[in-house]
Amino acid sequence: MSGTFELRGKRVFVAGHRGMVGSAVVRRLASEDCEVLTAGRDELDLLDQQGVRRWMADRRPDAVVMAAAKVGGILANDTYPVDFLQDNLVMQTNVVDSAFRNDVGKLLFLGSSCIYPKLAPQPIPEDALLTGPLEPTNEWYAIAKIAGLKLCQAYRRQHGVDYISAMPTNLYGPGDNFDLTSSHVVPALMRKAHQLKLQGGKALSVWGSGKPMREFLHVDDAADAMVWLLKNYSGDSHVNVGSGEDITIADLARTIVSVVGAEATITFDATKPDGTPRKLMDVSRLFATGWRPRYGLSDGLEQTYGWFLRHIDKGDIRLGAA
Ligand code: GFB
Repeated sequence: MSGTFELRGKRVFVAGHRGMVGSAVVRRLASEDCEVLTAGRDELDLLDQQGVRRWMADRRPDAVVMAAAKVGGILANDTYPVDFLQDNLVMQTNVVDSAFRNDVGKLLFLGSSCIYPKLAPQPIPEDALLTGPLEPTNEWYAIAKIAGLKLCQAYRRQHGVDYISAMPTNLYGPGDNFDLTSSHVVPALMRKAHQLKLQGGKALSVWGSGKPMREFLHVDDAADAMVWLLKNYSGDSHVNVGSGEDITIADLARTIVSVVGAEATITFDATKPDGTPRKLMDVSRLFATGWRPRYGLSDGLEQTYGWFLRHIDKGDIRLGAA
């Protein structure tokens, strides 16, 4: 780690502040002495290059956190390859380009652990990037995220600006998407277990074999790591952001059943994909700086379920079809 960025007195634009990650970054920045800039979709369409340039020229942020992205779980990634590739390429290019044109000195780009090869060594070090073929279910999203981190590197190299990238593992927490067709595994299983509890159902349907392993990080920890990197990191390489521990999907399902308090047994739906067998990230570069997550998985799931229960009847959770 080298280089520091003082947040005090700065104007920080969080792109994607309505999403799970962006909203967590806004919450985290509230304890820094900086001004947080956000823009709703009605005010700023990140797919509109001229609009982004105008907005950035008008609002003049000092720093940008690029947390806006078209995101989704394994099925959504597999079903909408154009959206995951094209929307992400366009949005991130517009934001990084406009930031540079408007003298933004510091930018943090947010990627994903799916940038790494499907069969990368475990835990996955940062330099495993581009050493092998990607996982086919999410290669579209991965290619966009690889392009984003490379764009930041390119700006560093060609223009000498301090644009950095963080690659978080699978995130979950308040503000997640609980729509069963497009969500990630944690909100999907939490919602299904909750419905079983209410309706007295007995079988929790888990997609795939239950054997894949995943590493999970609570979104408030991810946001904390991102602000930490914004303030303390200045380097060419992207930085992995994770908890350093993984779990099988079957064990995750059992933990969620217990957190929710549902009396359910687990069944496996072999018609759904497993995706990559394992993607535990090597977080030694981040941990060497002294940063650690605060939530263990059970605590984080309990906190998230508490949030879900408080919001389920208010209509402010993305639920989609049941
Ligand atoms: O979270 P998830 O959709 O994404 O799925 P990925 C993780 C694992 O959980 C897969 C299994 O093996 C799924 O088959 N799973 C079991 C379920 N039950 C369910 C369920 O009800 N819903 C869902 N969604 N999964 C995504 C990428 O991959 O990870 C994205 O597609 C992104 O691009 C994200 O990188 C972090 O971990 O497989």
